Amino acid sequence: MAFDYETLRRDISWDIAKKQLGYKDGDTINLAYVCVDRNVEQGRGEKLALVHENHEGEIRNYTYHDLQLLTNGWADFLGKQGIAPGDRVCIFLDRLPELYIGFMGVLKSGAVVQPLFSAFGEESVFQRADDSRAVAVITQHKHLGKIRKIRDRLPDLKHVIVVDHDDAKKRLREAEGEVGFDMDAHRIPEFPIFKTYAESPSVLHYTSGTTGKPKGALHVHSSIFAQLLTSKLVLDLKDDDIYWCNADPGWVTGTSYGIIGPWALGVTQVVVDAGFSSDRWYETMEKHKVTVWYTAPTAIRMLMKDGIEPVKRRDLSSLRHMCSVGEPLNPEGVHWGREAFGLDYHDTFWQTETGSIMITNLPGMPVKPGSMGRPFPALTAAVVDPITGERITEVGRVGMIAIQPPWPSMMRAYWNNTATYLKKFLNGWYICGDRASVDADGYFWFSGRDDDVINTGGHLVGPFEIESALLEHEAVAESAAIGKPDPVNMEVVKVFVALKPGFTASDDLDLSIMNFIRKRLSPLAMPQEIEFVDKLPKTRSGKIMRRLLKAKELGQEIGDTSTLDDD
Ligand code: 6R9
Repeated sequence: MAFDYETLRRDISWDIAKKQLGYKDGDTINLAYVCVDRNVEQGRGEKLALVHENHEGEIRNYTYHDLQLLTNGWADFLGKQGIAPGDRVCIFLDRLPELYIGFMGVLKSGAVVQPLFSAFGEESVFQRADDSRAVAVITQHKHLGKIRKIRDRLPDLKHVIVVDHDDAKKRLREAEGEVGFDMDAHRIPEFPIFKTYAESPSVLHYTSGTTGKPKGALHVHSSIFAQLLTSKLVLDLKDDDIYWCNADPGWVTGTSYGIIGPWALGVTQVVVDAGFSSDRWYETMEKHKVTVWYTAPTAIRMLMKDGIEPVKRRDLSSLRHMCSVGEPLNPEGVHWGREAFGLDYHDTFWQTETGSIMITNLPGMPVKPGSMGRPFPALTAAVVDPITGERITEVGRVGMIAIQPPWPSMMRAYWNNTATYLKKFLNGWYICGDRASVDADGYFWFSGRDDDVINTGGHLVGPFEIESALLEHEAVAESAAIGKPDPVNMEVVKVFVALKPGFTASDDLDLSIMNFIRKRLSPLAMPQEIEFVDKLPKTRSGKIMRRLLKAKELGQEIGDTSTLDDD
């Protein structure tokens, strides 16, 4: 049957997910129950939930029944530590099974789970744990040192739970609340899952903006209606799929679609805790017979660099559906995907704040390379005028991407930051902060972000975070960070630095600044290029004009500079 978007618009609503879960308004709903115990109750107990491969290629398998016992073990342990429902529990782990299973364990206990990239340096962890007043962090020996460095600045942090503890390796500081927890040894058959409701807080994900510290987007347990339905209709997940999502759960893609969505549907997920290598990726897909793959444009461009030949050497005949998220997917990427795999990459657009896919190419929908597709049929999305919030109906005119609230996985707050949250709404729309146009067929075409946030390899980096951190570098008087276009990562961080008197530019100083950011914030935020300047362009009110620096960098018209200090 030909693809018919209008029929889907008519037929598809979030009620389908509620019905599938037997949910009625006012019922209790805990998303860990849906993702774990419900699968066991439905006869999937012996089915593989998680196929985990570590860096060395060793495989650990977990069935849904294992998940049930282990998440009970986690929830029981957390409760006994005195962690209460509503408390924030950070997970600061590499992609270990404990991350995925612990995530569900925290939710079963009623606490709020706050995932953090394990690549984060101590300052990035500090900012997020300080803002949320997290009471616990789940980590591993490898990252314990970073926690210890910031511990005395985090008075609310009472528990540091170490999942790979071994007395022979390092002694834990028990007096400071450090405690070992061996997940696999805590298998509990029965546990009273905490009774959460549709609006009970579940996941707290931090995301970067242009100004200020990262903001915590707070989600609730009923987000699962949206994650379940989009996993089914966009990722096209079916019961017998083997699904692989490349995203780390420090990023919302790695939780909404790297943990929650696929498990809500009882699907088998593959997780590989290893860095990028095109050959290893194809080997993974071949070995595990991956059928559905969710990836990102930067990864696609890295695969493209290595050519088609490594793809053709593998038997990837199981692969039947591919999706992409995080940055604009170039038409070349789509063309290459067709050539390499004989399939289309289906672009999906969404955000930490939206919690689930908003605009997308649905399976069966003709893909126009370079377009993000159309609104998910249970949603109303448009481009609107940035001032009035009126819907733009003119074909091809660029406006702000806007979604009509509410939807189940929409953030309910920025943690402790109502003013910023309210600024996200205009004329009854939620404003994403991205610009796009819509063509005559209703397809959305991304044109850019509406702020100075840097998108590097799909990861958002706030210029302010880099600039603030650099103020602590002994040589830096002030700095400005921008995204410089990059053929693989879309953007990389470039910083303009004005030095303090007595310091002079040198290669050593370059390196020292790069390393400073890599260690304090993360490798993602590390500048790839540093330019030393005498002073930075500023508005009369003292704001750094990053756009001017960016325009200069791109060799573009500089435009109106009337608000500059001394032009
Ligand atoms: C899921 C996620 C959100 C921002 C978003 C936009 C960019 C995401 C995109 C895309 C073009 C796509 N973005 N998907 N840009 N095409 N398909 O990425 O969440 O980390 O919060 O980033 O990423 O700028 O506003 P998050």
